[in-house]
Amino acid sequence: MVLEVKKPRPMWEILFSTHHTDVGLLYVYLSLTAFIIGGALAIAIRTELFLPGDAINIIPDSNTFHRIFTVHGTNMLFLWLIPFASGIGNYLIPIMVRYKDMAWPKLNAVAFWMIPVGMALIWLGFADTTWNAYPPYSIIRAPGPAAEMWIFGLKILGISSILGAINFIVTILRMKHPDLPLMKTSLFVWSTLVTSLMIIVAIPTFAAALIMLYTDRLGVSGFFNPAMGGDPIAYQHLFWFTFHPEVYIFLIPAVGMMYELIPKFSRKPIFSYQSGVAAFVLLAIVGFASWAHHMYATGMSFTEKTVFMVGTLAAVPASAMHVFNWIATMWGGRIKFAAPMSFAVGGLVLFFYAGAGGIVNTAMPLDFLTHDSYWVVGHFHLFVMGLVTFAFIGFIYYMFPFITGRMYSERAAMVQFWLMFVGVSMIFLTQHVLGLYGQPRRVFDYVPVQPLIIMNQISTVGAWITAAGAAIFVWNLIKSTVSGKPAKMDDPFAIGEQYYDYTRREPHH
Ligand code: HEM
Ligand SMILES: [Cu+2]
Repeated sequence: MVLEVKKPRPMWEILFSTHHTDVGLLYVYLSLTAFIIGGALAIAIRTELFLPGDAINIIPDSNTFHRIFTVHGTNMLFLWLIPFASGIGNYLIPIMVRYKDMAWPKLNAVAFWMIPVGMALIWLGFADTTWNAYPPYSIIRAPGPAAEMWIFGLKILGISSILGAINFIVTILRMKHPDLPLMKTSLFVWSTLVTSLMIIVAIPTFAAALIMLYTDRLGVSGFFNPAMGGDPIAYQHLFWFTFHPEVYIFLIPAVGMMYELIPKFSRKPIFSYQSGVAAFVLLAIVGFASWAHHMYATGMSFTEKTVFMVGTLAAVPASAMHVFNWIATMWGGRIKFAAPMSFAVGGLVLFFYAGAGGIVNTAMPLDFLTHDSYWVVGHFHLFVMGLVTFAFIGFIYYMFPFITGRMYSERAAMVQFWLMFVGVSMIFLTQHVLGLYGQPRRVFDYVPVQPLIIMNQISTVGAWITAAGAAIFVWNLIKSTVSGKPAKMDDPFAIGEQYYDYTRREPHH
């Protein structure tokens, strides 16, 4: 893209390109767009909840409210987190494994172009199923064609992920330069490899569940319909068999990015490369042994619950290994707190809180207090908005000079960092407390008593502060792309690091 910005190319050439850097950037642009419009829905939700009752009427009724948080959640997970990680993977993996492109460039472009189709179905349908689409509501009551559009949107996004994952695996394992052993590749390569393998194992189960949901809606089957002898809880097993591993699919690419940022900006090698690899592999395996921790309240036997509790706890050491590795890498380093590093460290702090809350959920007796309460909303957002989004934003700033040949405004980026760090902490730490005070998740209104009112207000003000940070972010990216100072390309952050040749460009196919 350095070349693109310096020598602009016609739009159609980029749109029809199969070159990995072009496709990678298309993913990044699309996912950033999704992040911004999904964020607008979040602001609507939080603004509505600033006061109980009808005092604020930004969302007219509870049906619309359900549609808004359904599309917000679906959009953020499947159109922001997943495509952004694929975009950076597309851009960097061929460079990191020293091959000219992805293994199958055309398939790669096809996988990308499925995403706008899925996106259109999800946004135009505006379903109210929640991102879990639990039956019986999703099969008996949820209005069509919105629910059908949601089902097919997710189907298409799932197929796109699988195609992308196959391409990554083949590129990394088969196209890697023969002089480059796998154990010498960047930990970001490992993170992409592990994520791709998890996608291939996890997604088909949900893909099957989606078809079953669809035929149940048509009334020709009753897999999950109690009136036809079906079992709605069976859906939850299929759903979480895919989506607990999927939370690691969201997480691991961000962890890979942290491994790129932290050593560079600490000006020290990674403390332990091997333990990073080991923790990735471990997380990928144990990630498949914990899905039913989302279902403690469904009447499973004590033995079953215990098995899943232990399975979940097994993942904690793997996450902790990453955190120790990052801290040990920073320890004694000459840390440069430029924006990429600030977002990495901020993400690390939020990750720590998130993990602590996760352990409470995992302890099955305590989960009866937190389950389906606002606590859960706070918990998973500390991961997805905390660690994952922070690592992504840090990584965007890190790649910015290599992609555009220009420097972003460091001061604006740091203002953004502090707004977002304070804002995100205010929103989601408070939501844990709201949950403990008994506010359920997914409600359009709440009982007008203290401390619910004040807690909701803190959470909402945090959301506005975060939005101000996001606005600065967008402004910084656009303004700096157009008129930022030219970057010193050999070492834009003055950290004396050996960079990959990000500007390398093989001839077009
Ligand atoms: C130390 C790691 C983690 C532990 C121990 C943990 C544990 C849990 C548990 C037990 C629940 C169920 C709460 C309930 O509904 O009652 C839960 C919910 C959730 N977790 Fe985590 N989690 C961890 C990491 C993550 C990560 C990395 C992500 C995402 C990147 C994540 C995303 C979610 C989501 C989305 C839910 C809500 C599911 C729902 O809709 O009910 N978790 N977590
Ligand atoms: Cu889970």
